[in-house]
Amino acid sequence: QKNTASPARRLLDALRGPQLTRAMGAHNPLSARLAEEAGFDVIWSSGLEISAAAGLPDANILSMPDCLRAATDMAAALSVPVLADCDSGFGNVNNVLHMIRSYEARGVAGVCIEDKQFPKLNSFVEGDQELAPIDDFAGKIRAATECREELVVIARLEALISGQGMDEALRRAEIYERAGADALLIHSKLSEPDEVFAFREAYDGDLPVVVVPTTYHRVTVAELRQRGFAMAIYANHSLRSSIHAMRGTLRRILQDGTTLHVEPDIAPLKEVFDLQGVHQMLDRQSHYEAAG
Ligand code: SPV
Ligand code: MG
Repeated sequence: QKNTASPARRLLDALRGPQLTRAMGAHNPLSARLAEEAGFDVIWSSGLEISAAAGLPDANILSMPDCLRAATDMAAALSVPVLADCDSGFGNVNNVLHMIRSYEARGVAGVCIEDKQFPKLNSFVEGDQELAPIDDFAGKIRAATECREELVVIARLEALISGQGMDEALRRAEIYERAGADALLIHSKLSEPDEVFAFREAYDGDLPVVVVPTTYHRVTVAELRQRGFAMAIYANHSLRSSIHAMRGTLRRILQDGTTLHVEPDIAPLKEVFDLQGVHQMLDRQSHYEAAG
């Protein structure tokens, strides 16, 4: 039976449900479709992926309409909910209000905003990871949740990334919860999940907690579920796998002077056509041309 609930409702239900929701990073409808086909529950419209695909750093070099376009192209092509990475909200509270209206009007299920300054810098890049003043960010969350209809709003805590420590993360979690956030995302750059586990244990509020297991990559879905997390975002794994796959193929073609040896390892054109919906297009065409 088809789930007819809105994308926002389905995302919220997934966050509040008993399973660990698994989100996969994507940056365009093709990568999102592959994640949907593999069985991921949610698509993470990743700022890192969108900027990397544009050949640019993840540092608010691209602007809100660029990120909006990427997220809404994916939402239009898919039935799984799209959760959009909205960095620190693309500016101040006025930018957040415009952002919320824009994403909500175009069928995105939810947005995630992080408590860093604008312009932000990717959390794994050495450099300025300074946090936004707590009241400024709480104001953005309040504005976002008061102006949305049902768009899910996730507050992302960067205290552990910026070196401000666990107490600061917990203090901010409580304040963002009071400001109306639907869920919290606790980010960490350690190679083990210890600090996100410690956060989950110490946080005694009611919101679902989301993690991004990029650096602590040994952690399993079973462990995260058992620890009480609501969602894991595999933020960039399809992009990273495509970079290696493409590099290997490209080198091999020049090295061998033929495509003979790469042919068995690359997708046949038929798979490309399937992902494009070529057959559905032709069926529609003959249906309407016959009817006309
Ligand atoms: C992204 O995918 O853009 C994220 C996750 O925000 S991270 O790269 O870990 O900051
Ligand atoms: Mg990001």
